[in-house]
Amino acid sequence: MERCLNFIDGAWVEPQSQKYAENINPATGESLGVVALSTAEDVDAAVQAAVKAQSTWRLVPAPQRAEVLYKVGALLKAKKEELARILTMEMGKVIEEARGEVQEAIDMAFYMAGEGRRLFGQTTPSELPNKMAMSVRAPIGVVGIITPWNFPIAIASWKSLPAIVAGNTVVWKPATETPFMAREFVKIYAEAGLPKGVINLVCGSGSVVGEAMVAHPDIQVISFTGSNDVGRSIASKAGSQLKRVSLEMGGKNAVVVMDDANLELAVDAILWGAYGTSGQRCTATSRVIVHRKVKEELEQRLLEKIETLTIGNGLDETVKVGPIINKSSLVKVHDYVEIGRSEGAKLLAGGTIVENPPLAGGSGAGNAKEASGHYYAPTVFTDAAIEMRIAQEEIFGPVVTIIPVDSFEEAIAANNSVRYGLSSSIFTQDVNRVFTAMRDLDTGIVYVNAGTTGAEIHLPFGGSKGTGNGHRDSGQAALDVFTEWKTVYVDYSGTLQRAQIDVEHQ
Ligand code: UN1
Repeated sequence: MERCLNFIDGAWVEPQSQKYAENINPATGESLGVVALSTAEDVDAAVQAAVKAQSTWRLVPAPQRAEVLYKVGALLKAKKEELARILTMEMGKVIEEARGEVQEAIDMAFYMAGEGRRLFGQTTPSELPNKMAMSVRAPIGVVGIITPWNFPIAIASWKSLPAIVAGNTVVWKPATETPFMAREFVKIYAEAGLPKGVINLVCGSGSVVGEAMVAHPDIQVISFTGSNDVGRSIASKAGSQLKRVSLEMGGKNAVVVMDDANLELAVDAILWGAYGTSGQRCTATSRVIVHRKVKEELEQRLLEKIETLTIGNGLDETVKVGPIINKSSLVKVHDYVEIGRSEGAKLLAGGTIVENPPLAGGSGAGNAKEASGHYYAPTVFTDAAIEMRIAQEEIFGPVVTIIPVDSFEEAIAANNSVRYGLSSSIFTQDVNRVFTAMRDLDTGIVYVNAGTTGAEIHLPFGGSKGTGNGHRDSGQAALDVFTEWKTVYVDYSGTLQRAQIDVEHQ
């Protein structure tokens, strides 16, 4: 029986509760093994180890800390295929996307390793003679990271790598749906030579382990990706302790298609953004805001392309749409389809749970056991109004809602009408509209003539409004989450120089 235990102070240990949950393959319904269900005592043990390790890790020169990250990158690269297969079995995304996700972690490892020789601050002249001034990034202490199942290694890499290169230590709670990816990542950190206690893994539920992390006085930062409700609760609880919190809480992302758009390109982008990862991305295309002049042609082309999508076990290279993570998510997706129907939107395609996915050609998939996986047909609603729930709420499944508009201005307003602000996209050939959209689309990420997914790791990832709280994952911006600015003045005048006062007498 495969088990994912906790990793505390450099050792794999059982949870003090001795309790475990099943880790289910969403493509087959089969158990892959079990994951520890830890308690607050396990969190405390991990935090103690992290506090102890931080007292020495912070003193290791950053370029030397980065050497470990280069090894992490090399190991991730060497194990890319093995990791991708585990990812597909545990999370369900198709193998091609799983490889892409592991690549995202590889890229992040090398990028953050480079930060070991940067971690730039500023030097600037002092207003007084024989004095210098600078700002440096200092580690904060122990960082708590709470990661989701939909990108179990990429998002963990966005958070853990910058935290570690900056001299912090980490307590990590992965999603209970994807513990084996967490285990593999931690094994790689250990194999790369990360000292014990620098990364600690505590598996279990958000309501027990996550809560204990948020409440723990020796965790100084919480970095969380997940639902808006949980994020709000973390922010309010952590706020009373003045604990820094970085939140990424989903989206309701739209592709805007104007009447002059390259429709073939727009349709390909919608297909990939809406049905890739079965719509289970924060950045998934959940709405299409289309100019009425091209609506019918766009719908026609989209329906034709949907016909070509194969649903099934993501280990099969020919499958394009894998399973939904679990039964309750499947039910939630289907409930939204019922809501869409009752709100009066027109169902153009899908809207059904797929009990027996058609057998895809090739190897591996399509065995009888697939019937117990959780699959949903790629779904399209059209003629939706912006106030409908299917046009406002995050569904996290392969459902796209088409909203017709009559003008560019109406399209921008429709995009901005939701509580979320992660990603948006516009297809047009008009340079004036492009720049206006870049300014007026109110999301943290804007794509021009590209779909809503596909963020690159060296740029900030996150969003406005209900998506976030002003922080960003990945890119240079990630360092702001995991470092404290320290401003240093060095006076070598040998006299007491008073800033703002003596300056007038120079
Ligand atoms: C997520 O869905 O939470 O931009 C992350 C993208 C990926 C990351 C998605 N690089 O779609």
